[in-house]
Amino acid sequence: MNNTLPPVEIPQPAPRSSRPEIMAEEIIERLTYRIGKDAKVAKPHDWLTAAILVVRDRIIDKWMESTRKVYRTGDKRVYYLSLEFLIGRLMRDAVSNMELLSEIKDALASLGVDIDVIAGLEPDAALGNGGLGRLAACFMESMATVDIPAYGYGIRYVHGLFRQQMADGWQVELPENWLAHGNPWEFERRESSYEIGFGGSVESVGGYDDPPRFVWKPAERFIAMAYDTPIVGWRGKRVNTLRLWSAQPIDPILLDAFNAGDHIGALRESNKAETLTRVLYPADANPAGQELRLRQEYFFSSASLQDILRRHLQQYPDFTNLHEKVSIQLNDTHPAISIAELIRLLCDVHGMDFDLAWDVTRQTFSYTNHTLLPEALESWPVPLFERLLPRHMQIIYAINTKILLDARKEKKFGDSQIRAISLIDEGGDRRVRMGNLAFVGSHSINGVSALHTDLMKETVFADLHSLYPNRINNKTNGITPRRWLMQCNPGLTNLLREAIGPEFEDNTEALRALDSFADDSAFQQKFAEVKRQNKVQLANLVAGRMGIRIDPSAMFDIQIKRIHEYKRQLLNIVEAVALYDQIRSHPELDWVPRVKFFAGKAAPSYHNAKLIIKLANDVARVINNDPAVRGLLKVVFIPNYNVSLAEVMVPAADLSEQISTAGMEASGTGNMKFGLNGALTIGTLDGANVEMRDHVGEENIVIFGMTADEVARVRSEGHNPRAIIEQSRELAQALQAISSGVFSPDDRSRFTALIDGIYNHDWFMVAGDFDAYAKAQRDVDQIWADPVSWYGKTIRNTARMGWFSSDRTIRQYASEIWRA
Ligand code: B1H
Repeated sequence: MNNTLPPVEIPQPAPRSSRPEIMAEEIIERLTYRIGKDAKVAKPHDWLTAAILVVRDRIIDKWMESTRKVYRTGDKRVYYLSLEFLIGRLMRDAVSNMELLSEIKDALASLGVDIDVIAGLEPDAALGNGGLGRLAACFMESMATVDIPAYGYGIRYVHGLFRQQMADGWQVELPENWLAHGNPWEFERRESSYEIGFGGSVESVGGYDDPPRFVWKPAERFIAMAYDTPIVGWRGKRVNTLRLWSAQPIDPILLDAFNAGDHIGALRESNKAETLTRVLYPADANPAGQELRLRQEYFFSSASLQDILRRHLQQYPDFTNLHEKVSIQLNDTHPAISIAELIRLLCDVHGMDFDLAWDVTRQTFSYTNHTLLPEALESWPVPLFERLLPRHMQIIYAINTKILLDARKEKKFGDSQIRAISLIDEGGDRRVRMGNLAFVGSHSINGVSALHTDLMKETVFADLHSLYPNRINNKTNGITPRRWLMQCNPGLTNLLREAIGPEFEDNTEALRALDSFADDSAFQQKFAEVKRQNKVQLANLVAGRMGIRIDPSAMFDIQIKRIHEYKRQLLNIVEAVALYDQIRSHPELDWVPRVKFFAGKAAPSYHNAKLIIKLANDVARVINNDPAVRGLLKVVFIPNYNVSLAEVMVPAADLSEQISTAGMEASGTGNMKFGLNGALTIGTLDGANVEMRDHVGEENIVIFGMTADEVARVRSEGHNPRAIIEQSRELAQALQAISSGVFSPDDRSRFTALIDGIYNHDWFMVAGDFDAYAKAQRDVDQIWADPVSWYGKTIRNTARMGWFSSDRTIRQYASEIWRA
């Protein structure tokens, strides 16, 4: 094989038409010759695949053009390494960004097919847990939109995040199977395959005069094979590649074993390879810590780096300029082993000297931290690391020596600071600290909101920050306005276009022009009507899936996100119970009708999170069946939260719950989606909520509760939740009711331990913040009671959230970190 171009002129395919009649013909053509179905018997799923194939052709033209362009210009390439990409459905996104929505809709309609029906059949690509994975997906779309030559690298999990089912109110996990009907978006790239090793030993060769060279002889080897998915930017400006790796055996069948009659044993290698990329770890914000996870991390890191280096060598003679042509962004520490792997490849495979390789590496990598929770900081036991990656262990020791020498040179560091800086945690069993490795191996370390970045400097990375004071910087998260406004909320998008013109479609900050409509009563009515339509759609979904009827004129109060104690779904439920008591005690008062919606998944091993789901369902059953609060309060937990469900819930929200314990939510991105779609936020001064308040104005957001500083002070000086509970009758009654089994008559002590946690330590400040939260909720009721005031505030939210576009975030990464 050689990859020089043949001397003949190869004709380029003619550009594809976007006329509906032509596309309709093509859909029939794909249905017949690619899927092998007669239109008369084609199933909705066949129509979906045929339609995707027709759109895909139009994308491919732009895709090839984008790839050619970067070879021509020699521009820097950006690589986004992430163990998670929470994409959701691609059809509407691709069609809308290609500006083919009405054309493909008409083409399908002429064939008697409703685009909304078939689009709803596409499975979500749920290759992520929550915010971190969804951020990676938003970034991929924004990098294409702002015309950055970028590649996403990850794993092609056969099973994405589990499907959540409810059994008597308890979460049950079922396997997810997004590839069951095939995946028309992906292209298998057999030619892009690399060998990945594990285990074995390291030999050093070379002698007295030459520096030694190290040769790793892995005991196990697999093949990483690439699958590419095109990612279309807004208006089809650029199409980038998401490259996901799948593990393959080197010898699919062990012939010796097969011939000896051991037909099962002959498949051993095959099964081992399949296991490697079979399933996404369902742990959000608390890493799994099993060997298979470390194997996944190394497998995709090594494949990605080998691919990056191969591409570099196609254009340049060596790697001395790697950092000028390549930026690699590490999405949290999950791909941090890449730092040691790049040094290994540069030194052991390509013969570069260690000091130069270390410089090139550090200038190439940058690292994003997404959480400060101590239990979420990845570390691996040294013995496991040494057994699986012996050469990388040596390299990490060599880096550590350099770093600790740097630190010792500065006289200011005492032994405890030196211990904190070390890549090896020596307290207890020895562990490799992936956060420290990612930090020292990167020229930029960023947090994801202003508050989180400040806390990074003061807490987990205080000593590393003091050693390398210019590396930590902030890049506040963002969301793509294409998926999270234009696609999920066409009603609002049309209204906005009508009011302020189309400029916001290319620059969300132009939404500011809407400010002048905020108090205009005719506009308020139209805005309210759009919201109502979106609420009707959500009500229909709930009626269809759960058989629960809800009134779209009630306030829709929504908390959707992973279930975690620090996110405090429990605070919300306790407040709902207190409100339920209040309504029953004072039925004569003017209560604002509310529906409290919850949705979210719990990590399968997270006991309290699963208990909180059960509590939400137990409370819902009692409240929804009590005629005393009928029409005034309902609680609904919608099962199986995913990107597609969010696309229905976000546009339908009146009130957005962003109530984490201050200092614990790094940023949040759901908060931004709700604000952009015209919901009022009730929230703590945590993560990006702080910056949302600055942008929308403090009169347009309801902030309550302790600040991060106050939480830290109370935790260190001693918190007395029992005293707080005794002083709050409402809280005491609600906790008592839950704890004593009012909502769980079949098992009265079901929630006792959960509630005891609030009495005994209240780590998450549920008691600490309860009164402030309950008061804030009554403030929300008052605003709701005055629609002019309510819509004035919510319209201003839409008007002022433009800065939270991930296009802005990506431009900041590009100019301040990647210099691309
Ligand atoms: C976030 C995670 C996370 N932070 C470990 N950390 C995981 C940690 O599988 N694991 O081992 C998976 C995920 N996810 C979230 O990132 C933050 O909690 C959000 O506040 C933030 O908005 C989001 C994106 O930055």
